[in-house]
Amino acid sequence: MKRRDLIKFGGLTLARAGAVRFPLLAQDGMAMSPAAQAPLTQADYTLRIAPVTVELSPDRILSTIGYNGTAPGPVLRMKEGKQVTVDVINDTDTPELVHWHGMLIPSAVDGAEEEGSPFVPPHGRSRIQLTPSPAGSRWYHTHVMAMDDLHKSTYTGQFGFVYVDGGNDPGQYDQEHFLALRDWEPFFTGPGTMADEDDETHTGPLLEKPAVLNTAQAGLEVSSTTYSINDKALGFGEPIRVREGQRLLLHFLNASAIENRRVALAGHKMKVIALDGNPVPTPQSLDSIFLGVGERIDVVVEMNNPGIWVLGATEPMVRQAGLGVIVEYAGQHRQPLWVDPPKSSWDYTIFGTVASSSPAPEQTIDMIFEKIPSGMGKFNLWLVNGKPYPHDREFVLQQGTRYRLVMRNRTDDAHPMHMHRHLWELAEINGKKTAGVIKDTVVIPYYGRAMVDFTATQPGLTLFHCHIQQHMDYGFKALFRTA
Ligand SMILES: [Cu+2]
Repeated sequence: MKRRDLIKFGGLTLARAGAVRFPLLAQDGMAMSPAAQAPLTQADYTLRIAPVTVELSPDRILSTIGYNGTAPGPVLRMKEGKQVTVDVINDTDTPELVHWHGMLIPSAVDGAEEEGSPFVPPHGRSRIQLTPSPAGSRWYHTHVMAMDDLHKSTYTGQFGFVYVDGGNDPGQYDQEHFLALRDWEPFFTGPGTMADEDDETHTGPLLEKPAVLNTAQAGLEVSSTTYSINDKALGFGEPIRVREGQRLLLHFLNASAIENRRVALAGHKMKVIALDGNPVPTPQSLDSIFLGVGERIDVVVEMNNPGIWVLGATEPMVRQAGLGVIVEYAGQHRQPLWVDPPKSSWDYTIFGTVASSSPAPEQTIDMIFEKIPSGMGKFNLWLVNGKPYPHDREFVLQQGTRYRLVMRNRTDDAHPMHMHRHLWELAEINGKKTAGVIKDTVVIPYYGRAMVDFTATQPGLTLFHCHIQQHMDYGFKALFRTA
């Protein structure tokens, strides 16, 4: 039997057997009635969650969980505003969730337990319908808790790009590539031992540094020494083959569960045209770019420097351990060349504009982040406004009201903060004002402060969390409820 047939028959069998236990979802956010549960029609997309092997290189083959037999999963292309049906089939022994990161969709299909999205049961299936929006580079990934299990959730290969086509091509280009930055086979380490790029975020005064620091010994952190772009270690996949004069459109995603990351393409500048899939008011040509966990950056590169070059992590240890890909001009024969880009700190405001075209916020919400060091061999606890998740009650929003979220990071780590089902407009970071930079994930510099504005447009529950898996699992999240 061919694989396609297996998927088809498996689906029908499970749908009949599981009519009551495995609720399916019909229109955006609505559960189907039991009678309507057997999916008689073919879904537009099928995602099968199952064990996969990833061959980073011939001597580094690892086992994880992925989508449709690969990790990352397939690039899903969708049209903005055109409703799609997705069947999610879970061939694993544990409940799963598929989250659609960066999309403005109802909580029932968003894929977050905290928001009430139903799990895809072990060896069960779910059908969801969603209307992709907004256009741009989005991604899908598991959203279950991992806690102390480094073989679960975003530590696995359950991630992939969704590209939502809005009809506007992001500039003319000759080639388009989707590049997910990854680390594999994570392990626990003591504090302060992991390669950490938090200093990259240090672009201003330490506005939120407490007068008295908690000097208790920190607990376990998660690290890795195995890296790739997509499913190949540097030097082992197909190179990106180019010709002089071509323009490349590169979609970057930091799909790590644990680390923020800086990358560069030796010999070239990258022109940043979109952050988190949203076009920026002021594109900038840069020697390197920085992506917090969960963030996306779209760049255009003019291929104007013939040679064979390395595109990879700026940290030598990370690059040499696999995070990179070779970019090869036609007719060139030499060893791939890496050149360190000039040191710089990351500043979102250079992509912004002076005046926002959005209305001014009507209300301000303060969020204070703190870390309780746990000591050797234990897990640090993360607090939002003095408490780990769950809070006694949700943060209540009024539909249609525009809010300013002030995020005060009183910890010594940079945190990629993500809000589901909404878009943020960056207003200020470390005291620097900006406008027009639209994001769903923002890295709050260590001891730093960021302000973002958003309009409460999505009824129901909305999850807000740090995208570093361990931080989220140990308290670093909160729920908003829009009345
Ligand atoms: Cu964090």
